[in-house]
Amino acid sequence: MADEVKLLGSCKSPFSRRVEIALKLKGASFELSDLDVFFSKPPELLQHNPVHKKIPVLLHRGKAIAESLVILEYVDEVWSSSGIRLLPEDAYERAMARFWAKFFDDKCIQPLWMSCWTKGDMQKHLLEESKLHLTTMEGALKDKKFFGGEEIGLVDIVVLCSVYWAQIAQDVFKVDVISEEKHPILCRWMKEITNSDVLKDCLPPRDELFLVFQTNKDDIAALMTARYGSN
Ligand SMILES: N[C@@H](CCC(=O)N[C@@H](CS)C(=O)NCC(=O)O)C(=O)O
Repeated sequence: MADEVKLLGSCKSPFSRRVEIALKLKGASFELSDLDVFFSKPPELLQHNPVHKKIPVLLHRGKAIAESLVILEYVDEVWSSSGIRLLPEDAYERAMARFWAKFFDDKCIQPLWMSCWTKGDMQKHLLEESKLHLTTMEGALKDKKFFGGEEIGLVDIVVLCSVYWAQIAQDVFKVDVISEEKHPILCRWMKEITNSDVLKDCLPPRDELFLVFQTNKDDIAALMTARYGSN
């Protein structure tokens, strides 16, 4: 139990991957409990995240922490002396990183993701919304190498996972959500970050995720539309 670290997550989840990346960047060893959470709720998940019933949940020294942004900050604090810092040292810069991570989660994820899985007017509306908010995110990046400046930080990890997943989903559904033309700054950043020495082995192989989406696309689209609205 001393420093036992277990992640209730899934290799198919971008939120879970945020935490995996953070733990890897810190050099922390952990066990991944790969759960299937969409069509059933494993008892382990209900026990440790009774409020949201979602992955990821980090179990550390027998205590559970839920919500990926909360977990990332926890990881940064607990493993403060190892690996890279996820949040900046400067208080203002730290506040800004929290602001952009929250903006991304609150405003960008749903339209970005759902515009891949919907059709018709709803898809048109979501594509507009996604374009607007991702352009705002590009404003936060401007001519910086990473959201974290010269180094990869918390916002980079947060945005990376969702954009990587969405770029694969958009290819499955042949939708133009993120392209060089629409989001040149974000695409430039994606190339930089996915090729960086620090992160290049931290993402799941593209072909594997493509196959998961391709194989399950009707089920996932039905689930998403049932949850977030009809076409
Ligand atoms: N705000 C949460 C979102 C987590 C989330 O949506 N997890 C998904 C997997 S990608 C999940 O557990 N879904 C199960 C469900 O919605 O029933 C976080 O940042 O951790």
